[in-house]
Amino acid sequence: MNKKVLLISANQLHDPYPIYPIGISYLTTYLKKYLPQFKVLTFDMNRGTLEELAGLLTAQQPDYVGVSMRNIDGANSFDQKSFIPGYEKIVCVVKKHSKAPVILGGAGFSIYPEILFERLGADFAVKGEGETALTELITCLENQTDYSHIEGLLYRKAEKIILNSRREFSTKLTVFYDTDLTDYYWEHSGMLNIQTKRGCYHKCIYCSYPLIEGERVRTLDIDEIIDNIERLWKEKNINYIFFTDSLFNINREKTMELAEAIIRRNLKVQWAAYFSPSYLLDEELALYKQSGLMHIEFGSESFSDTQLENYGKNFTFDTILKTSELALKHNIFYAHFMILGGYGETEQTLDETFTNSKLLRYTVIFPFVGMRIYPGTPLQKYAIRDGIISSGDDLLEPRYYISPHFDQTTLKEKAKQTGKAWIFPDDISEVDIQAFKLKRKKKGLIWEYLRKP
Ligand code: B12
Repeated sequence: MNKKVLLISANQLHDPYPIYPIGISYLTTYLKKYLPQFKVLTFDMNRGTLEELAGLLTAQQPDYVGVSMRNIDGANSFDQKSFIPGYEKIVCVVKKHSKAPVILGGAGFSIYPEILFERLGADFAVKGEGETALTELITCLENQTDYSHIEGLLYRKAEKIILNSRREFSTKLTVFYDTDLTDYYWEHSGMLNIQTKRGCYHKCIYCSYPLIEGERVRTLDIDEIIDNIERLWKEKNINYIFFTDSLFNINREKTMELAEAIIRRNLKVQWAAYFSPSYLLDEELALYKQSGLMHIEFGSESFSDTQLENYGKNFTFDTILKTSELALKHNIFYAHFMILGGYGETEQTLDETFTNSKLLRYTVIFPFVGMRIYPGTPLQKYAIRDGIISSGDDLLEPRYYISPHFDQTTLKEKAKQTGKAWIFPDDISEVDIQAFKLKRKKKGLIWEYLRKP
């Protein structure tokens, strides 16, 4: 009889839309290739209840159970609910209905590896990318050999939690989508997702991405990515893709190669990604447009040069403006994601941001208010120095750096006065988005309907 691994996607957040658990698909694909004697089962908490999970565990009795934790909270100061109690319930059900070792992982988990390992009483865990570490761990446990060399692994040794550092990363990865899940997510979010790169070397003071994925940028195999998109398109008619890279345009050469490959393969798909407004060229955008780029989500964060510098960004408002105009010229929809009231914000810098926003044409602006403080970032040090958090705070409960030098109560009014489409986190709900999509039978992102000239 086949041995079994069960991978659980613990994410239940539907805001701004439900996200296909792509991390689980990468792991499943890798496990199936390198441990073919194992049957890999998945359970998605977006689609099933704790009772159903308990039933599956009892019926299948998996030999190993992995739990994927994407989000710790909504990273939104307007709604500071922590998802950890929900994850505790999931792990509790796993332990009650199975004797399998519990292995944790995921983007959110990787920001708090030791703390969550301890709190959830895991047997093992992996910080960062999981393909090789999980496969090696299962192999070692099966063969009863030493696992202490596995990079990125967390385990217990003499009552201490050990976290192994990492030097090697995977690049030749493929992903096979779970056909059951693709149907659900195509219907409910109108897109599928795939990764083309991992890692980020930027030094934005608040960001956890380099801590999760590492600073070294690794580009994944372009042919494999294109094959995947083609399979989705030909087999399922899925024609809208979100590239989930931390920063899609961090490596121009490889990104242009990817776009050229989409065009060469004649894939009629539309796509979106998270871009930095810096280093985008005219001919580059023309190529992306030709390959199907529909929506750019710019991580602009502020329209004040003082604030951009305070946040550790490597561009100025002038670049944001020029790049926005370029996107407009190529008929690509673009939105700006912002952090208002973060480290260093004052009334003056805010006024600068609102005044500059008037120069941006045909766009929509999505501000978060305050910066979620993550451990290991420069922001954590500033927040301790400025008396916003104590040095002993593990930051698992959401904490925000909200500058004391501006008036939060006038933010929305000031935004409104610009006449631009400023959409705050509580202005629009997931229900509104779903209703809108259904009405228009629209796939993909839909914020272009909110733009103002
Ligand atoms: C792309 C992205 C988005 C896109 C997703 C678009 C799409 N259609 O897919 C958008 C912009 C929509 C988005 C939205 C949100 N996001 Co987001 N997002 C990301 C990002 C950049 C990449 C996630 C991803 O897909 N990675 C690619 C896959 C392949 O990697 P993976 O899932 O991490 O899986 C790998 C490993 O983690 C590991 N692994 C995963 N599971 C398991 C399990 C086991 C057992 C093991 C061993 C290993 C393992 O192995 C996998 C393969 O290598 C991450 C940051 C980052 N760099 O990770 C933030 C991130 C996950 N998001 C975050 C947040 C907060 C959100 C939002 C709540 C923000 C908001 N208020 O809108 C929403 C929530 C959406 C939802 N419904 O869940 C946070 C979570 C931290 C936190 N505070 O909780 C992150 C970490 C960014 C951050 N701020 O630090 N997001």
